[in-house]
Amino acid sequence: MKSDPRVLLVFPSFDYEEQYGGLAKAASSMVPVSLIYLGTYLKQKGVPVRIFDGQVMEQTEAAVRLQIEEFAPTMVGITTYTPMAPDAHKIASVIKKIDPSLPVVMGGTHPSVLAREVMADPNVDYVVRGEGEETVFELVEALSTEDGEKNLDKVLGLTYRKGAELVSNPARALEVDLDKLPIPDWSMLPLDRYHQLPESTFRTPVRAILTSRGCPYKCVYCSSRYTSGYKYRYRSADNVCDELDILINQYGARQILFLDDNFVVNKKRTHELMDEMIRRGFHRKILWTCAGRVDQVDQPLLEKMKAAGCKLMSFGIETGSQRLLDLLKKGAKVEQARKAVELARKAGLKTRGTMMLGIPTETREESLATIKFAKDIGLNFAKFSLTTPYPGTEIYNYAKENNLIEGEDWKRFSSQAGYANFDPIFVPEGRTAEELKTLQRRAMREFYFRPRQVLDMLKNMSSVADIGLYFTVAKSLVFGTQKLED
Ligand code: B12
Repeated sequence: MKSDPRVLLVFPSFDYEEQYGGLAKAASSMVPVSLIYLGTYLKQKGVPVRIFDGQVMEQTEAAVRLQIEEFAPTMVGITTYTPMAPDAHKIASVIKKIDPSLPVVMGGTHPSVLAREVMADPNVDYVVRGEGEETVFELVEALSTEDGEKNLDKVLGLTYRKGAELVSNPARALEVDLDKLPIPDWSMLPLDRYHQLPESTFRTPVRAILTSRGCPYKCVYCSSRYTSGYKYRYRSADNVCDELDILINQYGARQILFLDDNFVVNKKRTHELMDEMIRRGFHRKILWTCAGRVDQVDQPLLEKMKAAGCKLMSFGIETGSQRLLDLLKKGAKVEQARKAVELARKAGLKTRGTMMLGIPTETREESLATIKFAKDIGLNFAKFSLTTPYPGTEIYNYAKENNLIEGEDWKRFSSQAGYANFDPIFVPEGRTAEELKTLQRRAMREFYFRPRQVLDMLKNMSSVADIGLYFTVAKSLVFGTQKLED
């Protein structure tokens, strides 16, 4: 044995002001699910782990140094999405400055797609592509055993340097049986420091859970297949309820966020899960929210969800134009969105729609029609994102081929550029960055500043602080970070 392994897992700090401008105060900081899964898995294998989350902990150079001195890790793992990539590389450089011999490994969506580019940074020694639990453990094992580095070629899903050469081992198969993974050890995180969007907070404390991985659809804007794959895999109802029990009874949850990409892919499993939640009496203790597709819900399912404590369902509606929905390869109909929202309302659920503006070839008239559609179908809440071409997606390839992306300034790959102090990275032909920015703010303003929406938001407020936050957000919705031009 070279040394006993110890792993420090880092979620890079994120410049909320830069990314979300006036909305920064209301932006959510979410428990880093990837790190909690990796950390729990390693701990179960006997490896001490600490999580250092820059979303909720100060991440200055001095703070990083303190973590390294105190915890003495033998390896540091950093997770990153695309807009956080510059922050992730910055952390890697700080770590190498403190201790050049400390191996740095990166994982998450961005490195999974762009392993080669991420490894061009000499401060990154390894990239773990795709699901990371087993891969990172095998890497830790190899690095802590005498001569273990010789075994790196056997670690599936790993990209590493062999002399001057960059080697990408074959991909690792996805874990089929999610019940085999240990239930996340939430004690590794300062849970009370996280906060969710005010619009999806109905009761506190709010805790989060992931019950499935993978999505069988091929939407051209989504890159989750690079980490979670196309196959929908889900935990058994018992396994999920065992974790809910812990979240409720040990961590005081009064509201749960189901973080799954799509909670309702498999109707049978959703019914089974609802039945078990009701059987265990959770519907009397918690409210919860989830997200899913408009073509996968029906009245009996939505009613069962309501009975099991569901408060709000978020639907990926994207646009009010069938032409654009088809272009996105969403595989759903505009009318199904209208119907799903109506059914959910009948079942007593609140609804939220996630909408996209600035889809390739979208005209200004179509953008305005999407805003109108979101208002007309009776959604309680809506989020309007600017279409962002994440690496690995069809939209990214299209935007590159048509010279519609200005360089690769990763921090600008944000769907909230309308509020950020930078321009959107992607501007469809015939549109301008400024037009998209004002459009995003106009969408939010038009949607939320209707009497019904204001009342809805105020009804959810549980404290004077919430109402203060509401007005701060409202001000930002009107003005963004810049002067209002439209
Ligand atoms: C829940 C979620 C969120 C949550 C929580 C984010 C968080 N703090 O964890 C919220 C709503 C806050 C969110 C925000 C954003 N999200 Co998001 N989100 C997701 C979602 C639906 C699930 C992520 C998840 O928890 N998965 C479960 C865990 C277990 O899987 P995982 O994260 O992939 O981690 C595994 C592997 O990647 C790997 N791994 C990950 N990190 C590391 C690190 C190391 C060291 C190693 C070894 C391995 C490793 O091992 C893990 C365990 O198997 C995914 C879609 C998806 N299915 O991945 C999108 C997704 C990750 N989000 C995405 C995006 C773009 C964003 C935003 C940037 C949107 C924006 N504002 O513009 C923001 C980021 C802001 C921020 N500060 O985090 C994109 C990422 C695309 C990209 N190329 O970066 C995804 C893939 C969806 C998509 N549209 O394609 N998101």
